[in-house]
Amino acid sequence: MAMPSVRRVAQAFASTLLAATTVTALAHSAAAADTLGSAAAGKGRYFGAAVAANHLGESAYAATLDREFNQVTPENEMKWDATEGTRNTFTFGAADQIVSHAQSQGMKVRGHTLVWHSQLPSWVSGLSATDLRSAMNNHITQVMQHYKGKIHSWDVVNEAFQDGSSGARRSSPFQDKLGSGFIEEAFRTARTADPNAKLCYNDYNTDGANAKSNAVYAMVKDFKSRGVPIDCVGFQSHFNPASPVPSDYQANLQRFADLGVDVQITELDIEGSGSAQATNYGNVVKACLAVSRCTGITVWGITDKYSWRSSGTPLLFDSNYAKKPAYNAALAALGGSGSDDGGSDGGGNPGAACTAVFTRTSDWNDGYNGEVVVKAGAAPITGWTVTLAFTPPQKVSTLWNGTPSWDSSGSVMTVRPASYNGSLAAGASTSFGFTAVKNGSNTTPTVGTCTAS
Ligand code: 9MR
Repeated sequence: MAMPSVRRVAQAFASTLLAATTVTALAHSAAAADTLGSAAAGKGRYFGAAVAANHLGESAYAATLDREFNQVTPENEMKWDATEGTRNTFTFGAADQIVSHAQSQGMKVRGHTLVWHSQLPSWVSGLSATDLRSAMNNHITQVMQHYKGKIHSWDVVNEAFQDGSSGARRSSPFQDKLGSGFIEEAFRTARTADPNAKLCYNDYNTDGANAKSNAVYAMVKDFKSRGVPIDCVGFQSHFNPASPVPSDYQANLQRFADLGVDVQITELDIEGSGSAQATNYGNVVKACLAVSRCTGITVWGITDKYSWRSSGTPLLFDSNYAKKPAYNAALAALGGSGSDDGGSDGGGNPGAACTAVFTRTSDWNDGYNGEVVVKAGAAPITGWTVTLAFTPPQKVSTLWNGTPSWDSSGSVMTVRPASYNGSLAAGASTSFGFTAVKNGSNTTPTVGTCTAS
């Protein structure tokens, strides 16, 4: 008799798991979340900050980061001058420091940025066209492979369009020597280097409809129609009185989303203070929440103390790490609450909140392993619930460090703690893992809200 294939064994195991568990609906709603990250997670989004490796040793900086945010973007450490200052000599120390910090906290990481005219070492601008093409592709490949599996979205090409009314591509060594096709080539190379990372085009002054954003829109539309791999568009959203939040901000995000890409707010900062600044922050957060493909918001720094526009005090925490009115407005827009609500949510543990972050930890032909890091918010918790929606006919064959149950379709898995990992101290993390059988679908499961009790 022929030996059953690994797939058959896995399928049989999955069916047993399905049969053995009961359908359980979520028993209660989430308690009011009291950090930006946990409140955003409650809305299926991340809330991140740009981080500088050299500040991680400052305890107030790290504590604010770890308490409030569930995503980081290295502010400068992944740029070309930091990672390949000398041709083919790659230096990842500072960026690695940020990535390991993020991983230890269960935070997602955005990669910023692979191909950009700025912070570009002079050896790159001196190359001939042929040499420049191979240096660009090598840079993308080496950097992405180093971080393979650790970056949820990459800014593959940054700021390739001119400001003003021309809608033209910006002059740069890449544009001038390789022509406009460099953007497409960069995205194709990036897809090969890390097929699981989302690939974004990122720019500023594209936050409302204007000549520049129209030109980016035309490019994305063209890429989608020709199958050039692009998954997301980043809207930097650097605002100040001369460049305010546009009135069509949400509509502009939506028109890009309608092209079939995710949209992300990637470098948000809004100069100002007090209630005016707070209102602007609240409006930007609400705009993202109103666009279902707006997957997350990253502010361009944690504290005004270290902002690239420090004198404009554009961030959510002041230079002493105190929460500003803008913080309260952003949190309120996310549906969070700055203090315990006294139990009005009906739960026995007011303030309980958690986040869940998924990583694919290994991958093979017909399967992959996934890990979900569950992190308590600012209050201790005694239980958590995470749902994952799989694309049929994917099946989970085994799960560890958690207790699974399934909905009637068999594709939505609800996971509760194992006997030993339900109670978490404030800010503490645990994780569960599973093996999934692809059955022909390689799609990553969608992780729903983490609910704490
Ligand atoms: O915040 C970054 C600052 O520390 C650097 O000196 C600067 C150098 O170009 O880059 C800043 O970040 C930029 C980002 O990488 C791309 N969009 C504009 C950001 C603000 O200048």
